[in-house]
Amino acid sequence: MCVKSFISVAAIAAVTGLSASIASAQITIPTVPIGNPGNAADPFPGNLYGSVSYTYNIGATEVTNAQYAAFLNAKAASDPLGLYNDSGVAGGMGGLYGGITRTGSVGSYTYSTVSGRANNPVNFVSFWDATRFANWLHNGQGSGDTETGAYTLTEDGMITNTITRNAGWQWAVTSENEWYKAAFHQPASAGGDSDNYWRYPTQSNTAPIPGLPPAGQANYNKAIGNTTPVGSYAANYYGTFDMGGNVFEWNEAIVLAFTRGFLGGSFSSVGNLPADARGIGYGPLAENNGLGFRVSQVPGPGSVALLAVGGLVRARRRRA
Ligand SMILES: [Ca+2]
Ligand SMILES: [Ca+2]
Ligand SMILES: [Ca+2]
Repeated sequence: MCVKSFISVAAIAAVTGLSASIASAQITIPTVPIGNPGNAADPFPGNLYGSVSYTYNIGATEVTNAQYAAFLNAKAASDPLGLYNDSGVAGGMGGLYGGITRTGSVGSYTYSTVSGRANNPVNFVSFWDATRFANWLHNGQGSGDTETGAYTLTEDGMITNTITRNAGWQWAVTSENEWYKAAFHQPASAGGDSDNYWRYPTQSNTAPIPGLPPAGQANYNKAIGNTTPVGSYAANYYGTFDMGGNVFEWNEAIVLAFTRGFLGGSFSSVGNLPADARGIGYGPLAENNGLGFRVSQVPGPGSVALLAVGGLVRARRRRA
């Protein structure tokens, strides 16, 4: 499949294009379509996730340092929103676990990817950083707004942790069910588990072998100790990579009143890969070396009608 070559093109552009052209260049987020709309949730005891009524696209990989650096060059010359992190463990994005450095001074900051880490997942990003990235994609990148679009980021809404995805979204941080379905769902009729859901996001009910490929099957369990380039391991049923490990991925779920969900395990965590490893989430301001995100996208015009139906179904359920 062509996902890797797309990423390479983006990475090369980011590495060689330098800041001036990064700011104006459009980045590409490779996505895969997630069909089977209206699938039932995972029946595994205690798991109620994975049902999505509409067709959507999801990022084939975690958002990468190259993609996020392009966002920073477009929107963080002064960075009043704290989109860049240089204070996290080992120096944040510019340190051992990151992959983006910043030069210049306030008003003229420029950002570059670290050699060899352009294609690693971005980390040290809060949930709000992720929603701002999604808004920027939604608004066409470039000088596109970060505070409106898929999410209306009001100060009050962020403080109370009540912000949800707007109708009419084009790009968004994955919802919990979008993420869960892409990670674990595979119809039994298409070779999946008998109940249509695997326990691990590697098309298996057995934990993957941690470590580097080819012997290793996922980057988790501290076997490697750092992020790996996205797509280093095999894709799962829908064609997504690294839903097991590399970095945990934020999702929109308001798990507790003061947290947002994240799923999938990370290089810096022991376990947490299985479908039933939901946890209580992180406060939306959390930023650490093992936490990144992935985006969802509304599919092309052919699916709009279907999506509208899905939206109505969701609206009705919410009112019920
Ligand atoms: Ca931040
Ligand atoms: Ca199962
Ligand atoms: Ca991951």
